[in-house]
Amino acid sequence: MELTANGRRVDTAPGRFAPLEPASDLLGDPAGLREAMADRGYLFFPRLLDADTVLAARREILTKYAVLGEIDDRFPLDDAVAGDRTGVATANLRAFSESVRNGYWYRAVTDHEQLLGFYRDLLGGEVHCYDFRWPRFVRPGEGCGFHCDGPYMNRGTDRVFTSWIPLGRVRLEEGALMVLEGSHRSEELHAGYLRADADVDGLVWLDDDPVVVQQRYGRRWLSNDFAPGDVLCFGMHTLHGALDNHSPTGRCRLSSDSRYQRADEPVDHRWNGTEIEGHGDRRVFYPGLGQWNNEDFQDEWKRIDEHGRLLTTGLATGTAPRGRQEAHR
Ligand SMILES: O=C(O)CCC(=O)C(=O)O
Repeated sequence: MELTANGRRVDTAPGRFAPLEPASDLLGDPAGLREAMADRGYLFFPRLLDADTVLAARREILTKYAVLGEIDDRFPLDDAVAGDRTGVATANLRAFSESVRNGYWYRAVTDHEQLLGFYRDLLGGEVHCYDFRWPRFVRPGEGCGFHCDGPYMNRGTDRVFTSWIPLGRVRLEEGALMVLEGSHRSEELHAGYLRADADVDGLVWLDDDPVVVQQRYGRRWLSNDFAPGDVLCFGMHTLHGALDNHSPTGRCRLSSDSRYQRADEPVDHRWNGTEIEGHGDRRVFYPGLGQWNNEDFQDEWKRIDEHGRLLTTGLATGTAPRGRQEAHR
């Protein structure tokens, strides 16, 4: 099956696309982990977490999405078949989003001892998982634009790392994450984009086109099929994005991104503390739904009213343009 990102073809020829290099042999070797992270810009750990915990989180979250009609539970829940979404427009999405982020099993994944242990080794001290976590439900037809995390997380220490965790199987064509090899060393990114603050500077995705991005900022796109328990960690300078979800069975992609830093270093207050500011205003993290033909829905952060319900004030413009997200995360 042809792979696309933002609706554009990804070149999967050898030399352009390759699997991620596993780093499991470095676990328990702090110096080796640091060296490999500095060198590769990412570390991939197949089956780092126990699959039972990950699959329990998957069931927990999919059950909640089924309440909104996002999952059609006439099919087995684990198949995550997209539903008719009738509940989305009227539900309290603020409460929904909180219930997903604070779910017992979901927290057991993001705060898994294996993961925290790895970060303690990498960072050389006690670690803090950002108080905000980003569980991500990606419907068929959806994806995620190209970006680095730095500009969205750079108000505290610069030693922050992201873990992308598939919550269940994610095949390439089901919307796997991909990182751009060597991009963390791109001089062009360091000279401009990586100095920005996403909220102050109103950042948009870097570009829609995976071929253009590849030529400009790095070497091969790296990705592969993911299994429950796999974890992909990367630094704030590594350019990444997601493949579009082309599941032939209508399977929604469920994954998580969470961020980690040393507990004794300054935090980015947007994402930490009891009152999460996020990108400001009254908004909720609820990615996707661009196919509702409303420009508002291109943003991962949706405006809500005082009851937590979606506000739709943009114009319906037919097919919504891609890559128009105003504030990622
Ligand atoms: O899962 C995705 O679609 C995007 C995730 C991402 O950008 C991240 O983990 O930083």
